[in-house]
Amino acid sequence: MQLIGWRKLLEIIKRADAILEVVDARDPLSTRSQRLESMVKREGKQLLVVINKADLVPLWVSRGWAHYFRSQGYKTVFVSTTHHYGTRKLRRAIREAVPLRPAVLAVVGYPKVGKSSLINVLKGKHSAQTSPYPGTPGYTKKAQLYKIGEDLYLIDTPGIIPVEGGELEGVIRGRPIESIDEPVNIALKLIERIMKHVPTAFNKAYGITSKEPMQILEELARRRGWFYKKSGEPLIEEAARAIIRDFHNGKIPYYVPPPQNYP
Ligand SMILES: Nc1nc2c(ncn2[C@@H]2O[C@H](COP(=O)(O)OP(=O)(O)OP(=O)(O)O)[C@@H](O)[C@H]2O)c(=O)[nH]1
Ligand SMILES: [Mg+2]
Repeated sequence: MQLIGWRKLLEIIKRADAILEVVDARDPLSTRSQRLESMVKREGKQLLVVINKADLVPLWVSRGWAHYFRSQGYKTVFVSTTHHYGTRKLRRAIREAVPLRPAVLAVVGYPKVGKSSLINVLKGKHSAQTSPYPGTPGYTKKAQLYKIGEDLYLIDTPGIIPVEGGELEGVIRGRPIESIDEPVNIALKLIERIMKHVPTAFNKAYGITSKEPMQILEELARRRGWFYKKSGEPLIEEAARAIIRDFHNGKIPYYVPPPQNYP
């Protein structure tokens, strides 16, 4: 697995005329990098925030977050690269961000936010490779240049590390699901976080009505027929990995509502 470090990232920022920071609409604050944002500012480059995966949240959530980022002075658009939603708005925002040509834009962000998918949409053809499923971070191995229009180029980059959005975000984004050491602990925290914002999430995803994280894991294992051979106990590690995977691929409904009051 390969992710990008800060030194390399700075090199890319210096090389680019403007930066597209891709964040996940379900939780933009945990998937934005303020360190990256101040780096871009220091270099005197334009930053365009792209809130991706808007198909996974209600419209008011995407709108609210876009408003929030704009209030912080960032040009912001929300899109869904898989549903081809918002592409025209994005193209317009890019044209405004880099009026002079030739221009190079760098697409940056944490692992799995959809950087490569965004490039594919802009390119119109399947050109930047994307992960086969959302749980494999570091799919893009190195920075690559793509032509997306007349004298307009995009640099696709691997996901940034470390992930700033807390330990949980760091583990679920920074490692392949199979190599997470304590999947149960991580899944329990993830379930708690999801339930806090969407109490019906596990009912909607699996028809499980329990509200207690450990019971949710046990119930899922039972329903899938995952048991320890010796003891016959539910194999909660397997259920934990399934939940992390379904969180990534959007099967479990989840979003953090945008703040109501801010300057
Ligand atoms: N639902 C939904 N899924 C998306 C969207 N965009 C990307 N994905 C999925 O998210 C996963 C990650 O997409 P990538 O484009 O590979 O993400 P990346 O940021 O390039 O990932 P790395 O190169 O590993 O850092 C893929 O499985 C995509 O199908 C979107 O708008 N909606
Ligand atoms: Mg990629």
